[in-house]
Amino acid sequence: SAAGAVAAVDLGATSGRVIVGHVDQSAGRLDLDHVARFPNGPVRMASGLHWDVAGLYRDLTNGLADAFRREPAVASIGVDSWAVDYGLLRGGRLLGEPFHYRDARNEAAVDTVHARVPFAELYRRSGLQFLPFNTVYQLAAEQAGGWLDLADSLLLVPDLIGFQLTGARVAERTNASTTGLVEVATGEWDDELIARLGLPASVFAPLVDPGASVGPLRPEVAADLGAPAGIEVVAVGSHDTASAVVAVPMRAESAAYISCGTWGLVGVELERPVTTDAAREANFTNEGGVDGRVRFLHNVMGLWLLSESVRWWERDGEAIDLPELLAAAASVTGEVAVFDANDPRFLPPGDLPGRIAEWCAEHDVPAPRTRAEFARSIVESLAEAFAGAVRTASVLSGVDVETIHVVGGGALNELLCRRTADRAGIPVLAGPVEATAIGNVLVQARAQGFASGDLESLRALVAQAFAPRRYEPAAR
Ligand code: LFR
Repeated sequence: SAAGAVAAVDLGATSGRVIVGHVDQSAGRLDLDHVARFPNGPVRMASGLHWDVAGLYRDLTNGLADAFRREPAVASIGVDSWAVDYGLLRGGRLLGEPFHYRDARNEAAVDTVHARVPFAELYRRSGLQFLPFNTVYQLAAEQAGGWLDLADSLLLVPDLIGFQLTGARVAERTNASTTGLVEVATGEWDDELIARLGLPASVFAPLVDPGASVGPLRPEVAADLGAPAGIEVVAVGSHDTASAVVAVPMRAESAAYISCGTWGLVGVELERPVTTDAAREANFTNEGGVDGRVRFLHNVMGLWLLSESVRWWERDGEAIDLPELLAAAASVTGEVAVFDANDPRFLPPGDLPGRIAEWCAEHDVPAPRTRAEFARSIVESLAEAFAGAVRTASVLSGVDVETIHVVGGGALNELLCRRTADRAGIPVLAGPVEATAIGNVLVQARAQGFASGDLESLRALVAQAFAPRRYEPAAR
């Protein structure tokens, strides 16, 4: 296959980036050029917690313009982001700022939805774990406010960006699988469920698979970006976790993965979904993967616990150095509290150290006192939740886990990787850090003919270009 370059836009909950990937599979080459990085986060407005989509669009298009200046041969653009959130549109115009999934409005909506369709049935149909912010619940809140009556279109965040770039409306399948409205058995919109929930079927866009063309850039956009005419947006695994899993350099039959950023997504890759009662009770999800694979995983709270604690401590203007804090955490001796990292009280933004202390008081565990102890307690609690989720994934799926791959920002956190290996009693292979962008790049590269083969061939290229770092579990 020929060599070439593509541009990946990867939007995370705390930062976004534009990366140009150069791919030459026959030469074993996969390089990333980090073109732009910009902050992201919730904006609290009178109506609740929102995303600043216009600001993100400005930052990512500035990044893309830089990408075309630096690498005029960029052949296509792919966009991925966090899941579940969407914009409502009418006549191509956004009906307000999209809500952030950490907004509190969904609590009442959950009961409304379950009164119409019990959770056990939702799970059988969609295979999706219960998370109070799944799109299906958010839409019940929109419905109650009359917003769905106004909308003629709903686009998940990456599809919304794709629409701004191309004018084409699609629903990329891996991300659509996180709405709760796609049948796990067929990968199609669940029209019967949509009707039973009283949702307007016409707002949902046609589903497309990763690798499909979304469409060429609108001419004004191409001009703004300095891009050659006809450059296309290509659908990738537009759910960031789907792209990350593409780039886990694993042998799926004997590995678990932890895609660790804001969230820690812990699971295995399967050919077929598992929607048993046991899987439902363990709250494991069957999200759509690239090439029809199943991402059988559980959401663990992730580095949010640390980043939001740091943000809380910094609220008076003091700057905290994260590597320093983690070094101090690593030198804490003696027991620290191991709390339930999955407790829903940790979901909303705010005083996380206070809520950790409150959890400890309720469970008769001595709370951490210093910041270093808090950081250590968070790392230990995450490592424990990760190890537990790996065990559960293995039991529920039958995958005999010999290695745990940690990808994403968490792969840089040595203490977390080491303690996860220790607590699981299984070696951890850490990296690549930019797995999501790499998965985005590889799916585009394959669509452009710069790479070929199944996910195993693409993962072989990742393993060659980004050798993982190994953590052996401590002897017990
Ligand atoms: C990770 C992620 C998770 C999803 C959460 C909310 O960035 O996409 O997979 O459950 O964000 O969308």
